[in-house]
Amino acid sequence: MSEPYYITTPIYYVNDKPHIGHCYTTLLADVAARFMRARGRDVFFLTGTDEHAEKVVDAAAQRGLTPIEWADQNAGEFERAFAAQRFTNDDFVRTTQDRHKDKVTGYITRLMEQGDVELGEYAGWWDASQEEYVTESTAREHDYKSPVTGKELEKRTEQNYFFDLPKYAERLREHIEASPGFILPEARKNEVLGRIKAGLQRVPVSRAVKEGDADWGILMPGDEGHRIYVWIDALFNYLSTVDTNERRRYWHAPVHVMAKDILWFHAVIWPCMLMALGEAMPSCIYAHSYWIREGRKMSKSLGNFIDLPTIDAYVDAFGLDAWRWYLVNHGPLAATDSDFGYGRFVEVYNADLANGIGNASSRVSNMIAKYFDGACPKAEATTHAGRDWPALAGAALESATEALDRLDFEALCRAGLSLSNEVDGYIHETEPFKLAKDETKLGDVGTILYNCAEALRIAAVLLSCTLPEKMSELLGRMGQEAPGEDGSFGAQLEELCTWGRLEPGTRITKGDALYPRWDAKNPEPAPETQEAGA
Ligand code: ME8
Repeated sequence: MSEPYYITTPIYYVNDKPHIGHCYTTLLADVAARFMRARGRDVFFLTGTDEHAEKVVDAAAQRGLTPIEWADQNAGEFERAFAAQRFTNDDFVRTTQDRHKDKVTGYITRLMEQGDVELGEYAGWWDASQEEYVTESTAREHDYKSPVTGKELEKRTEQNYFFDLPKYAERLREHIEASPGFILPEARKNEVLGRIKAGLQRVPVSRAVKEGDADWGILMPGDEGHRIYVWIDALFNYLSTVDTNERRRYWHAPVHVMAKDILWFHAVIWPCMLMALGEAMPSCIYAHSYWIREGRKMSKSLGNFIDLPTIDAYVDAFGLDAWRWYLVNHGPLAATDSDFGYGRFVEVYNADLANGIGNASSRVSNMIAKYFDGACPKAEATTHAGRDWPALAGAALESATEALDRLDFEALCRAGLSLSNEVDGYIHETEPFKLAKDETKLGDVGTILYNCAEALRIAAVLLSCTLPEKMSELLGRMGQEAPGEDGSFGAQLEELCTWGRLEPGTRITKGDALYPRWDAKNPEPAPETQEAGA
C-alpha cells in the first residue's frame, strides 16, 4: 500500500451559503489531492461543515426554521457547489453527525480523565460574530469591537471547562521551531511564535447551557449544564472522521489548509490537544490570506461577495478550468490579500490558457495533421535547437513535485506551463512551417513536432490537477489515458512524465480551441438575477 496523504480544509459554518473564500481553500486542497493521487499516494481529502455555532441557531430562527433544517439546507449548498467545481473530497463531514459527536465525547472524556480539562471560571470579551473570546488587549485595540467583523464585543463571565493549554506551550514552541514547514507561509510562523512567547491562557472548551437553549451542540460528558464549545467540537473533525479501523492509517501527518483568520486555533490549540491525546502532529498548517474585492474586504453588509451565482456565471462563460486556474494562480496564497477583478481574470486567461497551452496545442496538432496526416512523427533527436527535451521534462516534474511539497500552488502551475511555453519558443525559433516547404527537411519537421507533442503531453499530465477538463481532452486527442475523476492515472506520475512514452504513429486529432480567446471588451459575466442576501 502506498504512503497515505491526508489533506483537510476548514469545516465551514452553515449559517450562510458558500462563497469564493470557501471555494478557494477547498480548491487548493483539491489540486493537492489530485496531484498526490497522480503521484500514486493513498490520498484522503476531507472537507465539511461546522454546524453547532450559536449563529446557526440565530440564522435559523430568523427564517422560522429549526437549526438542523437550516444546517441541512446550507450543508447541501456546500456539497452541491463543491461537486459542481469537481472537488474530489473523499468525505464530507458534518459535525451534527453521530459518527463525529460520539468520537468528540470520547476525546473530551479522555482529556477530563487525564486532568487536562477541568471546570473553572472565565471572564472575557466574547466576539459573537466569530464565536470566540478575544484578549483584553485585542479588545482595547479594536475599541471593543470584533477585529474581524467590527460588531460590538460582549463582556461575558462564565463557568466553563478549560483545557490546560499553558501545560503544552513549551513543547509546542519547541516543535514549531524544530519543524520547518509546520506553519506556512513563514511569516505566519513568526506571528504564532511571537504570541506563544507572550504567554498562553487556558482555553474554554465548553459553554453553559442557557435558559431556552436550543438543543444544539454536544453536551459535556457527565455534565448536562454545559455544551462543548463549537471550536473544540469543530477541530476534532479532522481526527474523528478518520478515527475508524479502515481510515486510521491517514492520521499520521495531516496537512491542514485554511485562511489566516483561524490560524491560532489550528497552529496552537489543535496541536496542543493532539499532544494531550498522544496523537500524531499535523505535518503542515497552511494559512493563506483573503480574497478581497476592489480593495475592500468582502462582507455581507457591503454586498460584494463573489457568491455562487457569480462563480457559476464565470464558469459558464470561461469554463471550469479557467475559474480554477485564476484562483490557484492569482489567489491570496502568500501573506498578502488578493483582489478579485474581471480585467485581471481576462488577462490571465488569455495569456496562460488561450494564447498559452491552448494555442500551442492547436498549432502542433494542426501541423501534424497537415504534414503527417495526423500521425505522430518520429524524432531523430531529443536534444535539438539547444533544448534537451528529456531534461526539460524531468526538471518540470521535479519542480512541480517540490512545489506541491511546500504547497506552492503557483509554482506547481508554472512548472507545467513552462513546458508549453518552451514549445512556443521552439516553434518560433525553428519554424517547422517554413521547413515543411522543403521535402528534404521533413525529417527535421518530424523531430520538432514530435518533441512539441511529447512536451505538451507531459505538460498536460502536470497541469491536469488544476485544469481537469481540458487537459483530459488534450490527452484524449493524443491517444493518451486521461486522469480518472479523482485525478489519478493508471500509471504513476514519474512514469507518465518519462520522455518518449508518446509512440510515433499515434493518431493526434485536431479539435476546437481548448480555450477560445476572450475579448476583454465583453461584459463581465454576471448572474441573470442576483439572489437576495446571497
Ligand atoms: O471559520 N478569502 O468557518 P468559516 C479566502 N467553522 N478564504 C476565505 C475567505 C476570504 N475572503 N472567507 C472565508 C470557520 N474563507 C470555522 C472553521 S475548522 C475546524 C472550523 C475560507 O465558514 C478560509 O478557508 O468562517 C477561512 O479560513 C474559512 O473560509 C472560514 O470559514
